[in-house]
Amino acid sequence: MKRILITGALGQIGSELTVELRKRYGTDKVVASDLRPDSPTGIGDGPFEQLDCRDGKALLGLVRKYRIDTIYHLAALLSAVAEKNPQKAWDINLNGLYTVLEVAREEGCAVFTPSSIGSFGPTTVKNFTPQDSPQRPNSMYGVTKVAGELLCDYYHHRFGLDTRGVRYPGLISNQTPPGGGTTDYAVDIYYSAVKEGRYTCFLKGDTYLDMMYMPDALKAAIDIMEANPERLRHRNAFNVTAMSFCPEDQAAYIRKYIPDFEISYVVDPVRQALANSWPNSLEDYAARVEWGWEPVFDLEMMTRDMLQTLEKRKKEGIL
Ligand code: VAH
Repeated sequence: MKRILITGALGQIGSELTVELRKRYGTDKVVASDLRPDSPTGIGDGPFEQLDCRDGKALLGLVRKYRIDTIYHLAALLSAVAEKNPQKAWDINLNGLYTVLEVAREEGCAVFTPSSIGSFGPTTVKNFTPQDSPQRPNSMYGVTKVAGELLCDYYHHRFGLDTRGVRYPGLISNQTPPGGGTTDYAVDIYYSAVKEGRYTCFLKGDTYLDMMYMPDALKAAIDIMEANPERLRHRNAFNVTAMSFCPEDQAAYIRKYIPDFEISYVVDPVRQALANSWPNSLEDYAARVEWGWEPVFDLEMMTRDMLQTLEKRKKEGIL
């Protein structure tokens, strides 16, 4: 039975993955950790530890205290925040990962680390970006993601560490707000539509990016770690996707439920430049062939689920 430690457990992915993993493996088998102290509305019952993933001694102590055999390493700065403080992003995103891999090597833990479509750059094929494509990102976030992919591959080939990962697209969830990414608009738009009936978008209306609803993202993170390792040719950084859309597409689907919804644009040059440097869409055949990846939610299903959930919260006065 797995005994799991999650870093970055209070983040957009971590807060929902903690709950899902606890449902699957048992509450006391999943230790949540984050740089921030746990919040009352955080992740429910179960063990929580405040942890800076760059502190190897503290991390080793937790791995031994809870006899951890699997680490979901999610602690990282996202793209837009990383561009505001690239030195800090390098420190957290890479020194944090290096520390996790070193402890995992010493203690024999498997490690899941997400990469991102942000690991590609402006010279990569834009549409249906192949699994094995050139990666020359021009953002610190992208540099840390490419370096992270290579570091995880190295620890597998050099030390036999069981490292696995996926390249996530933009993620949309209705539980925890996003934390400073370029794709945050795709979450904020639903909240604004329900609260105000309109949204001012920071990306141009025809900016296509790959996206995924959080339930599919959680499925990917769990399924890859359950996959037969013999079949994993790519192992780290599998392309995974569910849909590719632009703000105008999303607005059109929202109007099916909120007919008067209005979208306007005030473009943020930093996040527009990041989005322009990323693919419009990925191909994810390697993940489908090597470990059976298959998304469920498309834009129609996600929009319906997001709006129904947020409308319910609004009625309950908690939005
Ligand atoms: C970001 N949501 O915007 C993240 C993601 C594909 C982008 O990595 O930084």
